[in-house]
Amino acid sequence: MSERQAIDTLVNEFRAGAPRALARAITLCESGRGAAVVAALYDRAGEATTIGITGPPGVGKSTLCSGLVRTARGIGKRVGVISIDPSSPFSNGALLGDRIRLAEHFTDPGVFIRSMASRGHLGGLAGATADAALLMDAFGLDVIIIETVGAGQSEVEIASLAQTVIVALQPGSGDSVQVLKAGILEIADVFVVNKADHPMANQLRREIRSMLQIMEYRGWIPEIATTQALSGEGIGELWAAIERHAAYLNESGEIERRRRDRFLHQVRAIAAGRIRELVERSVGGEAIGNGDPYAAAARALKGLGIEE
Ligand SMILES: Nc1nc2c(ncn2[C@@H]2O[C@H](COP(=O)(O)OP(=O)(O)OP(=O)(O)O)[C@@H](O)[C@H]2O)c(=O)[nH]1
Ligand SMILES: [Mg+2]
Repeated sequence: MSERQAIDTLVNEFRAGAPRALARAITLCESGRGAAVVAALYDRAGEATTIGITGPPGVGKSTLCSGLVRTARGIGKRVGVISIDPSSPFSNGALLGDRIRLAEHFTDPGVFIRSMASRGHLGGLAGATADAALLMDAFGLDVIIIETVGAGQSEVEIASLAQTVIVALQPGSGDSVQVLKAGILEIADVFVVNKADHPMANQLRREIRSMLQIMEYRGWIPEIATTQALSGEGIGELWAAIERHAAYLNESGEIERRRRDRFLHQVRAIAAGRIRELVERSVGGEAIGNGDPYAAAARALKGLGIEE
């Protein structure tokens, strides 16, 4: 079978609703060979609600995710879950935890769960995740939840991928305050104080509230939900906050702005990845002893037709 035929078959199976085809399409994208599949299925996407969950390690993101899946399934939504491990494509520690927490949903045909690594995607992890979300959307899943550990770049990425960003924090851990300081305030649409069974939960709520007061928000002011993800307490409240945020996005027209931002973000990631690849190849032929590094870089760019 030619590559073209293989892709046609895959796209047909995808359109017919085979979960295996969705899984294979995502794998193709992860390895940087997904352009044709995305092109064929792009028109089918655009309906899903995307929710990002971020926060420090161990705060309960996967447990919250599992609770949200349960809630969404309860109202008949089909759900996709993407767990991202930005630390390393080789460390499966966090992903294992994610799988355990989501175990009850693995046999549900209305739930599609996927762990991600960046591997060969031009746009890196963000690019692969964006493709996976797009494909899940095109597959007809109604709600897509993306879980990522709040570490450096990944939370900024999640803000450009998700319509609603949930930042989970836990009481009695210095981590939480660090996260708040690290600029995550700007991306949160809903804060979750998880592990509310902890005696310091109220104090954390107060801390978040006072941080919110010194921010100048226009439009949506982040909500604070309190949960005990393990028992499921507060998940209903969290879901309601997500729905209020979705309603706000629609009524204010901000949803369109977010869509446009997300699109441009994706285009940028793909284009920048391509340039990086070309530069790698062009620089590869440069040898030491052949002038200074600036001259060598100029030659490499000239070879690509980027500089005169
Ligand atoms: N006491 C208590 N423990 C909880 C609660 N929610 C989650 N946990 C526990 O916290 C631990 C971490 O939960 P996870 O859901 O795996 O946390 P995570 O943020 O996904 O972790 P990573 O993906 O490894 O960053 C698990 O042992 C959970 O059972 C809660 O509300 N109360
Ligand atoms: Mg997790």
